[in-house]
Amino acid sequence: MAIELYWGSGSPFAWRVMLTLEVKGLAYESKLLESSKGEYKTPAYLRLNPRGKVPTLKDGDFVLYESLAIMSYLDRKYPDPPLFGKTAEETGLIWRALAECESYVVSANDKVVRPIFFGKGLDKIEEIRQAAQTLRQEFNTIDERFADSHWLVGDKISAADIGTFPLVQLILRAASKEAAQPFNLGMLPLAQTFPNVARWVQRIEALPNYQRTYPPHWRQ
Ligand SMILES: N[C@@H](CCC(=O)N[C@@H](CS)C(=O)NCC(=O)O)C(=O)O
Repeated sequence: MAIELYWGSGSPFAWRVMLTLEVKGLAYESKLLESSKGEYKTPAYLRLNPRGKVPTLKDGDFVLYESLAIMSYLDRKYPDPPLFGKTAEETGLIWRALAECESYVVSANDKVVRPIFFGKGLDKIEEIRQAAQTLRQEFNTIDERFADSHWLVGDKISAADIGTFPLVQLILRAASKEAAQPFNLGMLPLAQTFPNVARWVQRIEALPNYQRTYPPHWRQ
């Protein structure tokens, strides 16, 4: 039975799972949901994911939500190529990068990106500036990790890269919007502010099938 992925365009969490599926070369049926049409909250979808969020993966009879859990499931079930490390040390460092992303980037991202994209809370200028400062610190940490490697952990792409990348793309997209101008986010031009991150973004964008994962509404 085919793998089914329920996702939303532009969701960084869904993007993580799509990239995982593509990097592993797994076929899947795309179930694109539109939040604006209430499709995250239909009774049928809530039976799969009671939180009414994307992504959700269905593999045969097994249903799983939470992007990191899905990535880890896919890696265990379809181990080629391994994305959670080949040694205990790599696995530890990959989970550290993912935990750092969840603990620091995701919450700061919410405070910066939501107001810029949706126009709500743009008056909370100080909160946005502080969150932007956190994001710059995190980008700096990531940038330094590329000092002697092309990838966040080890010498190949791993779950650390796949888990972090969609958040970075989302933040860069927000930074490029006109509504971001008053906040001086200090992210762009990326090649000047965080040159190693810029090269890593290009490396991921060059992956085969990357374009299939790119949020469709970002092309419009
Ligand atoms: N921790 C979850 C986060 C999922 C999440 O927040 N998804 C957002 C889209 S980016 C969503 O579906 N939001 C809809 C809502 O909260 O109603 C994961 O990693 O899968």
